[in-house]
Amino acid sequence: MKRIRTFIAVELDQALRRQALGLQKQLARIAGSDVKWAEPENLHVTLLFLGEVNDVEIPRIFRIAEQAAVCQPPFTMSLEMLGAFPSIHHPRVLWIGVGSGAQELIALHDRLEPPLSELGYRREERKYTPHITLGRVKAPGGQSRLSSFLAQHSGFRAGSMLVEELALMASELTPSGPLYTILGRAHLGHKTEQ
Ligand code: 2AM
Repeated sequence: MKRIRTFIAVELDQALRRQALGLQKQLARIAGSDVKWAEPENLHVTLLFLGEVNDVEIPRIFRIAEQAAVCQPPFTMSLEMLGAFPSIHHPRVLWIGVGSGAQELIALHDRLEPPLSELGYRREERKYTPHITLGRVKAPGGQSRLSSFLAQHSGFRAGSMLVEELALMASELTPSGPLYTILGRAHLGHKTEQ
């Protein structure tokens, strides 16, 4: 039996990925080496992080993802807002928020959580807030330029995309950063082909 670090996510299409990367590049000019930037292919909206699971559980987890997906018709997701956790004055995680589609993502999260916690995956203490992580500040403190950039660009708006599927992802932690692979995709409002 193998342990696999797993999460369920919505992937970005090429156009939104490009826009998110454009913003990431502007941020990098200000905060460059103080931040571990997410790789372009790693930009996504996490719906639920499971942590390490036994590989034999993957088909069961995938079926739960499919059951949540079929209940939700495809929807439009737009990217809006630039922000930071815990706050723009103490930026640790730099993120882009979701405008339209946030309700649907929360509904999907809320549909995934009960059957997965029945399987033994812990519930998050924090309220689920859909976002795309652009980077993580390595050494907090002394980021006043970054904070003022965040304040100036908090009203960031990118385009939108149609969300039609969820992805069950594996994350392998490597010295150069996480390596994500897609274990399967579950289609919204449809039966799944795999
Ligand atoms: P984040 O980037 O917004 O922190 C893979 O690690 C994905 O799962 C990341 O997108 C991460 O979201 C998310 N995730 C959520 N909770 C996590 C946790 N407790 N540990 C690691 N990743 C988590």
